[in-house]
Amino acid sequence: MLSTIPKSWNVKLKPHLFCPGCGHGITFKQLGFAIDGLGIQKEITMGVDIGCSLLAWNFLDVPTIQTHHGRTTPLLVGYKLVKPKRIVISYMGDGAAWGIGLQNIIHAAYRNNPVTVIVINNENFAMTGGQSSYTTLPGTITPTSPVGKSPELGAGFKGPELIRNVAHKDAYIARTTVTNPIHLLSTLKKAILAQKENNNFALVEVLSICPTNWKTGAKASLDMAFEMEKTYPIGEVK
Ligand SMILES: Cc1ncc(C[n+]2csc(CCOP(=O)(O)OP(=O)(O)O)c2C)c(N)n1
Ligand code: SF4
Repeated sequence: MLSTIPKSWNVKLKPHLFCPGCGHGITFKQLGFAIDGLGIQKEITMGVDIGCSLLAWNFLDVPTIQTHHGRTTPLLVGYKLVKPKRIVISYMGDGAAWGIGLQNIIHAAYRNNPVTVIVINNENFAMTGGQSSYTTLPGTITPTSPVGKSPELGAGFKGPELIRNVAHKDAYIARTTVTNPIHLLSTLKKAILAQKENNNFALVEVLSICPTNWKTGAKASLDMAFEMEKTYPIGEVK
């Protein structure tokens, strides 16, 4: 029988802290299955950032470090230098990755540091109340865009495409979505293997849902996530 709970989850110590229906929880389920499937739980060190990713602290039964504003990536770059056998995963939101912490991913990708970065793009600053972020699409109503985000502020920030332009040629860069758990799982596995087998930098942006701040039910959340794919296409970014 297929297990519905990844073995690498720390459920006894830390039950699910995300809101019901949150894309972070969906991603962590597939990340757990990826770690189980590759048999690497004992090799993983996890880094979580500020934002709702912080709620994943101690979520997996692996050593976990927390820093702020995208600095999880350079922290793990340094950690990996002194512990090269560890597989390091840097996990954060789009605010941390594509806003305040952008410089951190750029340089790790440029140097091809062997780190796997996972960015949850839920189109808002979720932990602080759903304010508009760089990935928020034009017209979206948020507490900081009460009449809809102005198109003059941009048509949606494409972090993976930006990173592709500066990254080392061997870096693995892709986008996936919580609406397709099979694609999500296989993309996460590829990003982990890029580091484990070939010592390459890897980045996965996950299109995610935030029902609490979006104020959406199940169907409307999924509809919005499908809509995101028109601006942020899933697949490998070449
Ligand atoms: C300079 C600065 N501005 C604002 C904040 C407040 N802050 C903490 S978490 C957060 C939102 C993070 O959003 P994101 O990285 O997208 O993660 P999410 O919560 O959406 O998963 C903000 C704005 C801060 N800590 N520092
Ligand atoms: S606020 Fe949004 S991103 Fe944060 S845990 Fe709740 S649903 Fe998830």
